[in-house]
Amino acid sequence: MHQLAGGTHPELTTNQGIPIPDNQNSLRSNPRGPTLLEDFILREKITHFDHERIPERIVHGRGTAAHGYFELTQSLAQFTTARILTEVGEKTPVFTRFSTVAGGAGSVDTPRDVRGFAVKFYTKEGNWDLVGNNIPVFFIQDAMKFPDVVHSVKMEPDRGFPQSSSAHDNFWDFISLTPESMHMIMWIMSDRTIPRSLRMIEGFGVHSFRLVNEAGESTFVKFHWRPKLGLQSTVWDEAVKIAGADPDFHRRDLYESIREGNFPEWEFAVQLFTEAEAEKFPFDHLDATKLIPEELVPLRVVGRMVLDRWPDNFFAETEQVAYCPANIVPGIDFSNDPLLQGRLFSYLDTQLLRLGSPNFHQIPINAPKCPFANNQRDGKMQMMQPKGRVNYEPNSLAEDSPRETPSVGFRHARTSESGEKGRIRAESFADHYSQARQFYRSQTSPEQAHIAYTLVFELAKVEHLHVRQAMVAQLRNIDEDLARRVADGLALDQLPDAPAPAVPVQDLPPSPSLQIIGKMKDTLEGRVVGVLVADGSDGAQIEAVRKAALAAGAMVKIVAPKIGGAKLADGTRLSANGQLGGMPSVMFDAIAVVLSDAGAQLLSGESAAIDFVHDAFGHLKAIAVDDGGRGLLQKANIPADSGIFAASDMNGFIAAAKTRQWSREPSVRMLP
Ligand code: HDD
Repeated sequence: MHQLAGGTHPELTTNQGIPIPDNQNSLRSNPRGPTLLEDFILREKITHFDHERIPERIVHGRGTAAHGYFELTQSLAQFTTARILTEVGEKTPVFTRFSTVAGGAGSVDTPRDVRGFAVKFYTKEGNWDLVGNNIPVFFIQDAMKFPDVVHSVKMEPDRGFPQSSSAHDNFWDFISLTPESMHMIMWIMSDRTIPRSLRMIEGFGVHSFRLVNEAGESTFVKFHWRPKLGLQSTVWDEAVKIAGADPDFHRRDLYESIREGNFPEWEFAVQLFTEAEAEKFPFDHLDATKLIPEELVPLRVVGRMVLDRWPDNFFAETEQVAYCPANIVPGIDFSNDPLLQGRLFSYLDTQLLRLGSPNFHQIPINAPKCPFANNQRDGKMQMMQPKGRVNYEPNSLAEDSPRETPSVGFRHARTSESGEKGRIRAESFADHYSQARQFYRSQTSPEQAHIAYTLVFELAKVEHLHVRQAMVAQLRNIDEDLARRVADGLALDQLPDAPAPAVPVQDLPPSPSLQIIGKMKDTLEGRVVGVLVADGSDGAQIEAVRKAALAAGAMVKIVAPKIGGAKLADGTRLSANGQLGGMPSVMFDAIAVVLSDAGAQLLSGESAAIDFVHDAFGHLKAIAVDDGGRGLLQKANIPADSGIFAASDMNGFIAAAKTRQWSREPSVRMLP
């Protein structure tokens, strides 16, 4: 057995501190005899192991998180008393967890799914949790429907599949009967749900919240995160293949970027508006299926978040972190959004089950970093040892017991309510299609094609014809052309009748800020260029690719037929980052293929090499080749196009690598 030599190793002990003499063998009555019940060391070890797992999150089970800080760059003192939003330059520690929604903790990173974007700010005034998603709207308007939408998307209860996929009957059955979900459906059918990297997603607090100032006046606010690296997505076939090649693609990407010192960063922005302004919006901002277009209320960038430290321990931090939208600080308040109101209850409740005790706030990752004190006592896993006889308030016996402080205590926004009590959905929530239409019509043409393509993919997995038809019927209220494309992709004989909308559908002005392509940045920063090499490759050519890519801010990874690397033309050995079979081109944003004639000849007989270039082409990536590389493209039947460059034209290659070659797509995919 290989044991690390040197170092100062503490004694291995039981949890009671008893030194363990032998960690390899249980206690037996004789060398070949039965194990003795008396073996307290074995029993303690196995018992602890048996209890290692806690219930996983019912949604957002799979996630990854990092530490960092939030820095305010512009004060919002006019609107709020919250110190985190008024103290410019102050760095507040944060812990941010990204997640998929439908899959279990052991599922893969790249299904088509919403991404959770939850930030815990450890402010001086207590913890503030902004528990958002990478999509600014939600499926439903009322928390009452949350268990239904989640049940419908999760694996079907009788068969236990599909895992982490919305492409099945239950989901589309529910959705086709829930018109309020149509706007969200446009978003999740778009490439937003197959992001390239967690560092390239936006985040949204979704609901309207309130900022409350010194005078007690409140202003509505929506919170936004905007990635420094711009938005970027994969294409669906790529996401599917990434899932097989690297199920941990997103968490590895986050881990590696932090390890390399390329710290992920987001701008923090707010949309501020008054009640009077909100009354003029052509929708109700309290309805979580609606967004406020940036063209209507511009974003004001007021801060930034940098993630610069990987957790020490996945379970202790990423798994045990407990977010709750009800955790807010003085100066911020809730709105009446009925979805938010339900969430205010749900999260604390779920944490009690998941973490098993009302003392979960004492776990280091959840504990505020400011002092906290009250008379809550006891309970399972109590870690605190309060002194003295007093555990109540008011009291006259303790000089140092915590007291309420009206001057700094949390103050709710001054609001008054009137109206009829009942289970009544406001009429202002009745328009389910206008913003869905606005979203679809605001997209570029490749993005529209992807939405149609995805709907066809998903509905093709639905067994019940009437569900497919019901969904296409809904689409007709969004956009007739979209409905026709999807109906055609499903080979429906005729377009089903559209359900009558409760209120007329509005033609809202297009909002380009809803695009991904429009929000991509002209940069290679944070991206990865893969270089396929083999024995005999030209070292100078490889170096030229590496230099150009590094200068553009990208990482470079070398892929070779053998993990030990390749022996280059000049006899030197170039080490590899990955072996061809295990590091396909889906791992990269652009590729270069640098091969000798002999190398090209060798790899022409290797399907992993053919797939490497074939997939890069099909996934619309820029490709650079030398003569040998061009030979491999020919073997793979890849035609010349404007996204393929001679390795000598590094400027052209780098410029093209910053985006996808959208014009190539109709030649590689039957888009509906
Ligand atoms: Fe939720 C987890 C985001 C609606 C009930 N939610 C959870 C997480 C995120 C969101 C990011 C994972 C937090 C983490 O990383 O630990 N949820 C949202 C957003 C919503 C939303 C943006 C709509 C705007 N959620 C929502 C509703 C309910 C819940 C309406 C219930 C009424 N959500 C939960 C939960 C979870 C959760 C069951 C599962 C695990 C957890 O809370 O800690 O309570």
